[in-house]
Amino acid sequence: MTEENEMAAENAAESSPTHSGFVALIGPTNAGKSTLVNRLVGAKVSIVSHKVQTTRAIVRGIAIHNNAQIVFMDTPGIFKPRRRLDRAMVTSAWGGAKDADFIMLLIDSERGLRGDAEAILEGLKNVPQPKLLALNKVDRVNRESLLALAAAANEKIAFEQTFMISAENGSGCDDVMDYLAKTLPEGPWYYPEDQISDLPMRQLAAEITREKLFLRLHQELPYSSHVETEKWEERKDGSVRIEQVIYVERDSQKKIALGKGGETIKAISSASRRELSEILEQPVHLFLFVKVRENWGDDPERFREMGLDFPR
Ligand SMILES: Nc1nc2c(ncn2[C@@H]2O[C@H](COP(=O)(O)OP(=O)(O)OP(=O)(O)O)[C@@H](O)[C@H]2O)c(=O)[nH]1
Ligand SMILES: [Mg+2]
Repeated sequence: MTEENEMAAENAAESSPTHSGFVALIGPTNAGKSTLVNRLVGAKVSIVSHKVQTTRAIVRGIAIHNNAQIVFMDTPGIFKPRRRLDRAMVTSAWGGAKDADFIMLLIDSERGLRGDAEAILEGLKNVPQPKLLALNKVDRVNRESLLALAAAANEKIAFEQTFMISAENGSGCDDVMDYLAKTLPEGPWYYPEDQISDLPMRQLAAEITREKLFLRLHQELPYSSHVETEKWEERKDGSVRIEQVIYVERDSQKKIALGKGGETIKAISSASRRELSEILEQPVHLFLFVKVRENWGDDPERFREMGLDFPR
């Protein structure tokens, strides 16, 4: 920004009122909700993977656009729950919708209304807030099928606005921000100007490691594991020592997570460490420990750590 522009922006901020509010992003798992939040915030606040059920609890990503502070709530994908953790994730997603000024339903344009999208549209009928539709992954489909999808979804729910976007390459994302910035209620900002997320650093660090685990491990393993940061020690030389525990449910899973000669855990650790040093802008010494805890999926304490209510 040139100096002149900067002054103009400052003057505008002084003369026109600020807007702020919460936008809950909900949708089927894998629709691209977390990718979109990261894109709109302009930084990584929520982890992303090609696997389903990556996000486990609500993450708030905070963006500023024109005079508005827009708080995006990235929620776990909504699907038919089986385990206790699944139930807690889906409950948390719908709970996030309750607190929002706007609900934005994100749909993978390629998948369309197949699978869970249909049931979510049905569930949205009971939600009172204004609703927006975002058809994501437009880079994957042609215009005709997009228009047909927009029409089909709008037939079920009267959306205030339909956006066609690609969270991956950013196409259409400015329209979303322009719309929200002017439509959210007038009011003071909720968070300090430089805050981009509500996630404490220790938790984000655990999430980054969990992302690498989702990318590296397969079948049931990502779903049977959970990561917690146990120690965080700032060192005099400007580096940080981080110790994390990866909980798995069985000894056989621990073996796979470690890999032959510790190969797998080493790869996970170095990928996570690299990203953490980038985010923290300091050297990171990362130590990962794999522990078997058979019933972590039924342990209320683990749910609390994740920011989830424990369903009875
Ligand atoms: N081609 C394409 N892929 C995308 C786009 N947005 C997201 N993806 C990919 O879709 C996959 C799922 O993305 P996520 O952001 O993790 O999806 P999510 O909705 O948060 O998924 P859950 O947290 O599991 O509910 C990842 O592989 C992304 O790279 C897009 O606009 N175009
Ligand atoms: Mg997600």
